[in-house]
Amino acid sequence: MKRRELIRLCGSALAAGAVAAPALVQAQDKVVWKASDVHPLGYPTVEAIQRMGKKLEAATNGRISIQMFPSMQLGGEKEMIEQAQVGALQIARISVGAMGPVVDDLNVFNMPFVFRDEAHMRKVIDGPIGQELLDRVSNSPQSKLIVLGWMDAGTRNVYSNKPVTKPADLKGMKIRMMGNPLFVETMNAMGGNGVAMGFNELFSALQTGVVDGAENNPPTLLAQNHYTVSKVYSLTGHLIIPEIFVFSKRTWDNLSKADQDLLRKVSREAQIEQRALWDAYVGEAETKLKAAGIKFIPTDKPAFYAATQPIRDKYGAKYAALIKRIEETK
Ligand code: GTR
Repeated sequence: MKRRELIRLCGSALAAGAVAAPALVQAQDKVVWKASDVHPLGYPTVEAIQRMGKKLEAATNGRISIQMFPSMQLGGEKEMIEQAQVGALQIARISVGAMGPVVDDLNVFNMPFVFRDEAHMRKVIDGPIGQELLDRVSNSPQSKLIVLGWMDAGTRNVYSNKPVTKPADLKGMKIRMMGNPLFVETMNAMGGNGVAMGFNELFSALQTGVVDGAENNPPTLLAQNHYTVSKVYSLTGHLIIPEIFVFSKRTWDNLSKADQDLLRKVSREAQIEQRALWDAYVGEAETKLKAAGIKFIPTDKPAFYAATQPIRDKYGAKYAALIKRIEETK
């Protein structure tokens, strides 16, 4: 009996070996991970991911590489998130603004004036709060995404064809906001009419006057050519929203531990690299925008801060403990 059991066990071990062998061979096959970004080639986020691809290629002797689909070739951020969730796309670089509706915890960073300035935002994402939020996204069953790291996206200001220096200036103006109720309400509180719209529809909406303006950081205003339509950049500074780059959990679960570790390592490097690329590009973007005649207008920021207090009260209540920790981060 014992002998027979042993023979049976050996038999199944052999069978398992026979199945494992082709899988091993398969693991050595070349894979090309698709990556996507709404921004064009040369933009800091795109560049950082492409450099990461080169590193992966070098470290695996060409076994793993990244193919970048920039400039919304695969749709807007909502579409990118969905594609990554089903494994049709491996790497998506998306704004936390677009991720708020997927993982609610992230909305704490989507509140107006939640950060004092960009340096404060960086302190927060680089510290324990940043790590906790990344873990929450990766561990949330509905996200189906593994977050690889943070990226910088500066400060968002309103742009249109007239100066907006105080809330009353926004009266009657339709301003495009990212598709998240929190942003629409923020714009309404700031005095305008928030219009939720995909990023991929924005350029023509600005051109045809479907909206009177939008809000974003200087690199986006330049790289997306919005400055060719909207000439006045009013420094409202109402949102400082970081971005994340995520990996499809479906693909991740099939990676070897060694490949997961390698991806983690190059991702950390990409995060650091993007920040340096970002700082350089912000300066370049501002110079180019000013040279193109775009007017940078100072605003009454305390008035916008006060006007958006109801939004912080409404949305911030459930994150009160976290907001306190953010405020205490010096
Ligand atoms: C940009 C960001 C994009 C996108 C865009 C938007 O700053 O880099 O990922 O979120 O804003 O307003 O939709």
